[in-house]
Amino acid sequence: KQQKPCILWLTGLSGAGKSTIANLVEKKLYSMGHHTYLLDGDNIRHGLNKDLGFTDGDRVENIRRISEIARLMVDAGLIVISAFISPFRSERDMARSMVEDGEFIEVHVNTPLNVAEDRDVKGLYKKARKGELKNFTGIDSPYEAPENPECRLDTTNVTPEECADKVIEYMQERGYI
Ligand code: GGZ
Repeated sequence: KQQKPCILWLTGLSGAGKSTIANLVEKKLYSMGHHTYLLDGDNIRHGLNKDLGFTDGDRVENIRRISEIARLMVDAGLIVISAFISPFRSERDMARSMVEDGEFIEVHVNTPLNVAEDRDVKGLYKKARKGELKNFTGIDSPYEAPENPECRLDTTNVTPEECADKVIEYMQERGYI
């Protein structure tokens, strides 16, 4: 099946819905016959990057390694889906600069802090507010929202399924798939 290799780079707060949307996008691409790989905390932070924590420096290194891997996978012809907070604009721009023009699709999973915090699926915001979890994104560690993402998903009134469809539509309109 014809596809243009690229990186779908999802960025957003903890609890924004990145993993849920990334998994749905992957499922849809797979069912259309495309070749993908999903990079997320489960396969990266528990493996290659298990020596890294959540200081600014560790996050920078986390994203640097992920960008290198994503680039290799683009070279291998895959559609790579990456789902990390990636809070710093400079690291996202670095990831972008590592591939050709048009091969980097920045997707802002634009869930406001209050909505992510209200959901608090894993109870991490509560811990961060109590000071039991340090350097938590949005609480005592910054999140720099993308200024010009290729795609922005507003998850507050839109289901993850509809968000995933929007990403697929973007890829179809631009001829990636
Ligand atoms: C942010 C943290 C932290 C801190 C643990 N800050 O919602 P989750 O649980 O499943 O996803 C979050 C994940 C963030 O890892 P990333 O690799 O995406 O972050 S980054 O791109 O900034 O390097 C959260 C959990 O790890 N987690 N401590 N202090 N998220």
